[in-house]
Amino acid sequence: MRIDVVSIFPDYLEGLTLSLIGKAIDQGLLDLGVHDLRDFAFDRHRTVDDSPYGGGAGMVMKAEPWALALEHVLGRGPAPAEADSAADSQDRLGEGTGEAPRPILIVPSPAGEVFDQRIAEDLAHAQHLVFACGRYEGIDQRVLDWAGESFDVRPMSIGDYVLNGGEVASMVMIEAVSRLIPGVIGNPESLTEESHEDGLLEYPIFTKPATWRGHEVPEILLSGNHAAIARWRRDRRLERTAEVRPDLLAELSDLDAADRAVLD
Ligand code: 6GU
Repeated sequence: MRIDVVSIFPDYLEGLTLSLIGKAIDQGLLDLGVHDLRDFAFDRHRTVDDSPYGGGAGMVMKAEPWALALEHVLGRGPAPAEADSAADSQDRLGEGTGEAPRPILIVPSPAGEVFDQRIAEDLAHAQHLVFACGRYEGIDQRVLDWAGESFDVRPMSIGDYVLNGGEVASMVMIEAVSRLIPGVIGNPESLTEESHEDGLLEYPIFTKPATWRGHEVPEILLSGNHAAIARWRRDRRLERTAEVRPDLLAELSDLDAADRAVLD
């Protein structure tokens, strides 16, 4: 998968080169390009923002630098102003010919559709994701309208709170998506027993010692009875979900009699 990120703070994204995502990049499972929006602002001050039409607080990101940056990411644009970021997209010239699916443009915004595990799984099948990280009050709406000619445009929120810009939200979404790419997580079974994978939160986990500061590991986990352990774990998942996320439980349609017995 190819992922491009456009931001006025490209250094933010460096955290993605650590840990498992960094390893996926090193292994060629993920090809990550980070681009500085200011490299596509060609006036003397490299201006990327201006005051909003109609008045109001704050500043709005200007359309043209975004258009140039997104064209560059598609392999269509002029080279960016700074030579040091010119190398990062040379390999994609010629992409977009034939029947390649449209790249997906994710625009992080508290006004977007709420990102969840279902969307992460959907995006993990994409060939090319582009994240447009806005700052200030956001990006001129016409950029999103114009980008619809070349991209599937998806304004996306990571939850009901406000961040200062799209960088951290993009990192959240990139981490959630890239760990679903085959090969990124060493043991794929660890993906299937997680919270949000099947609509239930995960069961509590324990490791040695069996007694720690007077707290015991539940005895059934030491029993070796795999069927009983599986039932116990499912019961804990059901209880935990009912307690902290009743909204998730209400959406489940496949609860059987044994499941309902725990919840009553
Ligand atoms: Cl995606 N961006 C910003 N700026 N704030 C947010 C958000 C995104 N999701 C929740 N709050």
